[in-house]
Amino acid sequence: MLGNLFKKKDKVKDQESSAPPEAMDLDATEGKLDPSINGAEKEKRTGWFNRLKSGLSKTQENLVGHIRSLLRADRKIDEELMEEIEEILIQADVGVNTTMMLMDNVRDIVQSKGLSDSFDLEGVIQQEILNILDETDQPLDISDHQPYTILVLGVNGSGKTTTIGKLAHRFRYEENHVLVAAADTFRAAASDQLQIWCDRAGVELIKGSEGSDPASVVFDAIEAGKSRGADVVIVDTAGRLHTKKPLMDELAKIGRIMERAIPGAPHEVLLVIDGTTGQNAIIQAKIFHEAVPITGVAVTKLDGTAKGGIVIAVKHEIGAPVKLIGIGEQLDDLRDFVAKDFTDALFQQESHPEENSMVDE
Ligand SMILES: Nc1nc2c(ncn2[C@@H]2O[C@H](COP(=O)(O)OP(=O)(O)O)[C@@H](O)[C@H]2O)c(=O)[nH]1
Ligand SMILES: [Mg+2]
Repeated sequence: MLGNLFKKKDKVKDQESSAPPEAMDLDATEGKLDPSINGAEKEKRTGWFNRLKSGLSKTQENLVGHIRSLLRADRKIDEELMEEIEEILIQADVGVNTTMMLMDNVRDIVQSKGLSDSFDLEGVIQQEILNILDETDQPLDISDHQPYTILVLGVNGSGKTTTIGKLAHRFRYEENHVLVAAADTFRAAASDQLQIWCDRAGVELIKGSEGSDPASVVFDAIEAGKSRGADVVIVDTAGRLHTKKPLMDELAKIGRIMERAIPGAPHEVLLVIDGTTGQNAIIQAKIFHEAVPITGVAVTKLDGTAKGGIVIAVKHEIGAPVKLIGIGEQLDDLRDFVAKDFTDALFQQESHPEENSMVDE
């Protein structure tokens, strides 16, 4: 499934930037290594999985590590244990509602299977987390439309510009013609920063003058995308939430302009959420969703937080699928979200022996 993002083309040409996005090589449907692949491929895949694991290591310690420390041979499954597990999930930002639902399911399974040994709980919890996340495996696939249009939303600092830079790099790597629109025209610095990312990714940026109408920049970019036969147009937006009403009006207008330029656009409305901001992110998501209905979520900065449980809450509380996760500040630190890989990376206890030599952090 990870390959979907890249499925349009699979040859590398004019590669101008750093390391190739190894994500494309993982057999994401299983989250495991395919025995038929050769050594070099295998190395890449284990390297990729290790990157994910190390990116999620703080959450692994805080969430799985703490749960594991409760599950001991002398510990029976009882309500006290269940409540302690609930506390761990809540403080890892899984959210109260999601935690309650998850643990109700765990209780049902404990009862129906007659489990009494606390060791058995780990597998049950892992499976229940996977069940919540599983439906969310919907990678970004730009092959349905040309140009495919992506409107990127989120509060200031959530990681929109960085995520766009990483995405542009990935699409470009697959030989797509990529255009980026700088619709955060409020500050000159915003488009300067985007320019740096676009230069790194080797893609063109369409921008207006400082203070110009963001919607007209978007319109120009879409028209340019159509006339030049671009494969994808990615729109960066402002995120000043303190100007909530004007910002939401502006975003809604951008959405309408895109629709007018290409019926059905924007094809993807990607909300970028800072994984370190906790449950606030859920409230923000609901506000943005009212302005332009969200079709997917990118959760960034998972490498910097012990509260990666937010990914589980996002799915349950917002309803929109998590499509991408950010696990670092480099160009290739963006991953398609694959539920099985995510839970495997969180719950896997020890490295596979052949992974050890390939940790690239
Ligand atoms: N560690 C880490 N930092 C990130 C990630 N994504 C973004 N950042 C950082 O978050 C900060 C804000 O990002 P930016 O893209 O400017 O946010 P914007 O205001 O939404 O456009 C920058 O310092 C980025 O380097 C990530 O996945 N991991
Ligand atoms: Mg920005």
